[in-house]
Amino acid sequence: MEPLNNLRDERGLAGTRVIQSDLHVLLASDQRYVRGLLVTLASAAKFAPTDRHTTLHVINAGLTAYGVQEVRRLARRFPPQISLDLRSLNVPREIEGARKMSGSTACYARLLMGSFLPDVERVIYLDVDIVVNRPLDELWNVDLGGRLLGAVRDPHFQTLADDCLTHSQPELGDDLVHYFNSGVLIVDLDFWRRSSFEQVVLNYLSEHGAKCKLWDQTALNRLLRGHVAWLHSSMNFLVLPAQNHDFRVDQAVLFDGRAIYHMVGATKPWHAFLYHEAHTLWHRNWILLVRRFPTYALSPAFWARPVLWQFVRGSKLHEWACRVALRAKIYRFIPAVSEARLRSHLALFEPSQPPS
Ligand SMILES: [Mn+2]
Repeated sequence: MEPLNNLRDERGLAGTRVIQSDLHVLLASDQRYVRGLLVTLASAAKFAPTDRHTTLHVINAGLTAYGVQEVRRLARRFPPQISLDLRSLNVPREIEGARKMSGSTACYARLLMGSFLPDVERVIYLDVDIVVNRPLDELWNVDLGGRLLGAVRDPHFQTLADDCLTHSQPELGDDLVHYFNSGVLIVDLDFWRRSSFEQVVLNYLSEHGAKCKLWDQTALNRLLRGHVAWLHSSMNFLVLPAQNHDFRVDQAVLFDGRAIYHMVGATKPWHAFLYHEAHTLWHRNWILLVRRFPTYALSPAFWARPVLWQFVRGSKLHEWACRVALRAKIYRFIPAVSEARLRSHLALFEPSQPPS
């Protein structure tokens, strides 16, 4: 992957300049993500600047009346410099045929940010599976250097070709174009409107929407083709549901816990009966900021896994069990166990590699 490394060296991270204006943050959610929305809103409000006004704009892409009530109840506790702007939006016909994310087109709502916020010049976009844990103005102050938006390189999809499998264009160098995660964006909304980007992306989706593997993120990456300002990974730190390394160690070592955490993958921390790497982090916000009951405490997985991890993982017994299971091909009979999974466990016993 020689050329990719060259590209990586060429493009440094975006710098910052102080932008002393009121902050605008945009989110979009339907009812299925309402718990995520509440935590994202509450944590964003906590880390908003205290000397300026911040408006949290929420696109209601299918919240129930009760969901709306819950969001409004949360917003009543925000300090006076933070306000909520919650409105619905009609889905344009261009995205009706686009690939759905678990039956919904709500993930495309962010693409309408330019017309949803006609008087806003710059906006922070946040997914609703996020915990903000660093001051938001650090993201607000990113110097985009004339680019449409700033985003973080996706550690799981290195290049455009890794995502757009169905309509990759190697002749255009898709295997060299860096790929970003669209869960946290800082957008020059003025530029977005001036260049009619909304229509460009909607046209693209009406034609190719059914083939976009990662929905709106595929479309944004393809249309911008790497012409983005690259942000530091702590601005959108991707947390997978179950990683093989210790998330708590990562948090502490990488950036002293100061990050915007993004819970990617289908399993979310609010799915009470499944273990999630960021369970504790997310629920701390759920209990303290949203002031809700810690439902995870009812889940056996939540208790069993840390105990196993503490006492079994890394032990001789663990290594021996993995080797026996691999040799006897036991994994063929146990649904949750695979050969790849066993091998990933065995990798724990090999000398550790420096992070690349
Ligand atoms: Mn997300």
